[in-house]
Amino acid sequence: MDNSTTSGKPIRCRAAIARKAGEPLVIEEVIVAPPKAGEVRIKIICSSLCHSDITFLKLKDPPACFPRILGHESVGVVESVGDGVTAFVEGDTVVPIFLPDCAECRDCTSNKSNLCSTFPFKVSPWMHDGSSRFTDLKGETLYHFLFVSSFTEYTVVHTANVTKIDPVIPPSRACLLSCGVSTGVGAAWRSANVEAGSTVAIFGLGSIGLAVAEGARLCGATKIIGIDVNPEKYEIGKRFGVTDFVDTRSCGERRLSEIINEMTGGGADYCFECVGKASLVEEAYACCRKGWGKTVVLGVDKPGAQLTLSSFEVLHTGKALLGSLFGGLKPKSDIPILIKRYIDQELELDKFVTHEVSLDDINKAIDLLLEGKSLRCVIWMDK
Ligand code: CXF
Ligand code: ZN
Repeated sequence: MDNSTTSGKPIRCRAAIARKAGEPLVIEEVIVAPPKAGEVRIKIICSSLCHSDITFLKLKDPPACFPRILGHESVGVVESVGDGVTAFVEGDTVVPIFLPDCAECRDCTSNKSNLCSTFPFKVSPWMHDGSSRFTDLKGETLYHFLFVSSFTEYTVVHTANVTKIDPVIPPSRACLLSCGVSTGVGAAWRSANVEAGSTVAIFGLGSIGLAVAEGARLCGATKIIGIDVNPEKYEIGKRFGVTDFVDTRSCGERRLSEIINEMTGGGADYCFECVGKASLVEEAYACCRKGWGKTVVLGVDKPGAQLTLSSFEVLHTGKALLGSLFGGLKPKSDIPILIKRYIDQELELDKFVTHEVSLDDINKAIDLLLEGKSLRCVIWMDK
């Protein structure tokens, strides 16, 4: 890429803008400012649609805000870098990631955390410095999304939110690692540290739950139980390593925990809540084995949702409950490992991509996900 004509100058390009809550995205031209110190400007190759994009499109109240450029699962090439940036150069293939990784703070240098304290993760409409790099052609500010905003031909991202990758991985597979698939695979691999021979119960077989199954399969789990309200999910699940299934609508009077305890001889070693419902976290906790069971929360519930657990049960069962943002992965060090495992044909990514569209058809991608017809739809910027 030759950036001699664009570097340091604003770029005019096409983007999909969320103008009003719940309404289709609108393709418009926008102005993307040059990167400030510590930032890079990225030419997006493709994005995939994650359910969180739709959640924030539909939200009417804060943290919703409009007009906004959504999108946060993507891959692109560095077009130019801001002052002081040495870790990236023009032409690098990169994956922007919503979870910051400064690689230097106490948390980023610890192997016990993936929550950066230099750039704490929050759901903010701005870059880390509280400003935007986007305006529309009328000069109105456009808000950012999860520090990424990838439904645009060019975006600006702080280097803490960018991971350099080996360009040998196809873009339509690389973008998956930017959020959902990494979150699921990482939850099994990093957050839970599933061992070979384990039993695993996955609550909700959407893309995230299926990615947990893929991660659990990679870790050598021998029993992977999928739990879903839709019985058709068993067939899909089998392709991702699910070995057993519970259709929650056919449980009758029996509690789910009774059924899972019976299937696993005393509770699953690892339970994963992938729906975002507090009551299901409680159920998952009840399904994991006393002494060593771990319940991992990946689902995003409504703001303010509370959990109710018996203090007696927590004390007497010794089970663990943990939250898992980005699957507990450290973006800068763990994403290259997942890419290597894809190249080595261990990690299967292809089966997640069910549809591909051009930017002009981005609203089709939204409809497909809402109708439950897609897992991941890749949106190409240039096709
Ligand atoms: C989520 C994680 C929790 C906050 C909202 C976004 N990540 C990506 O989909
Ligand atoms: Zn996401």
